[in-house]
Amino acid sequence: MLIVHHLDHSRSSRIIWMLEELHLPYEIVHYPREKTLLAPPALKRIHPLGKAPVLEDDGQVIAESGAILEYLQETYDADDHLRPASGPARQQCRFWLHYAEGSLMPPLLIALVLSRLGKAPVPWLLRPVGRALGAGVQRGWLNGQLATHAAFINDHLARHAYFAADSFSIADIQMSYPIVALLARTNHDELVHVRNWWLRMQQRPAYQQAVKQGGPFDVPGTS
Ligand SMILES: N[C@@H](CCC(=O)N[C@@H](CS)C(=O)NCC(=O)O)C(=O)O
Repeated sequence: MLIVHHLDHSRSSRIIWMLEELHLPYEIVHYPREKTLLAPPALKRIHPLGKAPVLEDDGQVIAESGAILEYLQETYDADDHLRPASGPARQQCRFWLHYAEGSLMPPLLIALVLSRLGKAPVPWLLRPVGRALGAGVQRGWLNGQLATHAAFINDHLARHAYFAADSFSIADIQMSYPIVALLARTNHDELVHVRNWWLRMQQRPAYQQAVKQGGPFDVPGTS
């Protein structure tokens, strides 16, 4: 039996979406976020890192969204419906699968941390200092980084219907969470192609079923 350990409002929604695309039976174990937005300690009993998602398949415990998506694709998608079988599109798929967590999520996570500096558990006298530091980092570094990523992704989607070129793949699923965060944290008026891609993704029956099962695809601190 496939079991998804799912932290509400988190990256693990992507795994539920993947399972729905594959029409596989599965169970969800739900974990609410703590007030700090961290995962509850119970997740550490499933995997030492205590992060979501974690997938269990017949006793095998697998962490890391990208590794889980690849595992599911290799194990349950024999006809390669969800990953280009070869050629440049296959390489594109691999690129976006890694880029999502390796390059795009880090600045988005920093944006989340900075947005919470005013709520940090430090003496209230220090909080304005924290906020001022955060605003400086945002202006001097973060905004530029996010703008570069946003333009790069928008340009790719202006030329391709999907992340791995012409067909839907695990790269689209993997990119969904950082895209939701990017749209929530940047002024996205100009990101027409990113917004159109996301609207199309949300029309997929498997995506809609995943939302019914696991809750909305949103990022903490923005809903
Ligand atoms: N790169 C990992 C990141 C895992 C991760 O940080 N998950 C977040 C959910 S969005 C989490 O569990 N956060 C709660 C915590 O850090 O306690 C992946 O893609 O699986």
